[in-house]
Amino acid sequence: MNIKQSENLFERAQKSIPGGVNSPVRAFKSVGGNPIFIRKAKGAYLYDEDGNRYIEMINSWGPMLLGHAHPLIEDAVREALSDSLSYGAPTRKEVEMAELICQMVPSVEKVRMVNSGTEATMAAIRVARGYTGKEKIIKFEGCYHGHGDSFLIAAGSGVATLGIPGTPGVTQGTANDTLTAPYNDLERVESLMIANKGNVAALIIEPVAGNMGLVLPEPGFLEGLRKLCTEFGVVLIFDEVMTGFRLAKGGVQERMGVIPDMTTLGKIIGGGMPVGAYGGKSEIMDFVAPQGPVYQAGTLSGNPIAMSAGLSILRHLNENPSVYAQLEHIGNTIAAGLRDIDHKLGLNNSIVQIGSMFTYFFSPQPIKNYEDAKTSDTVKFGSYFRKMLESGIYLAPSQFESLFVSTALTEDLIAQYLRVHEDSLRAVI
Ligand code: HOZ
Repeated sequence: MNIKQSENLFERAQKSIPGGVNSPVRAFKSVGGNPIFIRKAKGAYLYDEDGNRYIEMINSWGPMLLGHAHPLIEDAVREALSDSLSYGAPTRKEVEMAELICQMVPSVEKVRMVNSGTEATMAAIRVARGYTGKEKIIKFEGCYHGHGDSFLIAAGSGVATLGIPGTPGVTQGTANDTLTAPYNDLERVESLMIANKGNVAALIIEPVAGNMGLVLPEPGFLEGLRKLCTEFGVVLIFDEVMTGFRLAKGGVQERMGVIPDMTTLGKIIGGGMPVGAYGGKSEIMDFVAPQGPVYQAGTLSGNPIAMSAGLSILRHLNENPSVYAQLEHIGNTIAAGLRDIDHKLGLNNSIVQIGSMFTYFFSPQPIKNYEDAKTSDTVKFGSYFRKMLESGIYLAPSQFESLFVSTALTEDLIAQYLRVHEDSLRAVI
């Protein structure tokens, strides 16, 4: 495979961008080789600078639910462009966006738009602290909530991939205010709440975790957290940046019937544009300035182009429940195919899937938390990743990420993906 242009661009990039990439998860550090530079994408395909074509299994880490360059979203953006790019003043579209989110996401009575998932989680924690007058938060090992200081303790995603133990620049005070528990460990959460009674403002969780590879909540876990948070007066925050509008139109909270106090959103909500949001009960959200005393702001928040892109996809999802049936079918077909191949090859690796998200772990261990995920053979994953890439399949360059598929993935492309997966596995086992 010719990747000369990508190699040249990476060499140049390293001279002017730290590590040559604008987000660490894009680097190929844990899988070997250098990142591929993308020139364009359409539907289920990515095209790199050398003209190679790949079947897309990440979809920009989640947002491209309907595939790339979807006409619905492109038309909405094109139409909005001629009205100027930004006003820094209220618009009709922001109202329509807020109304639609409140309608679609069960826990959200009021919502504030921001520019990324990271902004959403940082603001949500601040509001929870302002609302409760308490300082500590609880998060789970291997969960990732963006790069806010409080969340980089025991974090997943790029932090896990690069094996960064603790990030310099995060103060000891911040670290002391972040308590951690293993995912799916209700007892540990309860003991943290007892030991820190009266001091915990919020518990934040990916209700389906996608940043240590995909990890599902065990039956009763989310319900147990809901109960504990109510009992101890702790704000329960579901970080649905990855899962919101993907696993159901109302996210995991709709799908699993557990309603948090606050929710953070991102990715799909912008249809590919940089958008995030945080929302929840009015009683809590009314603490946000200018209604309340907790300050949070943004020049480009609710940007009209981003709102147009986001509104076009959310309206489509709200009006077309068949999209979710299609995504379930795609995800289930892939998981069944992966299991058949394991069976054929005498393997028993963990295959975790829900709807359109999945991870093939190079470990036979049932994966319930980050410690389990770490039993994966990451060296084998690296060799497998490179084989897949050479054969035209674009995966997340890390074992500790979920894959995200789009409605553009046809039966033929699924079959092609599974064939290449089998060949690549045979080559590395
Ligand atoms: N939240 C994305 C998946 N872990 C990663 C996006 C990024 O850090 O660039």
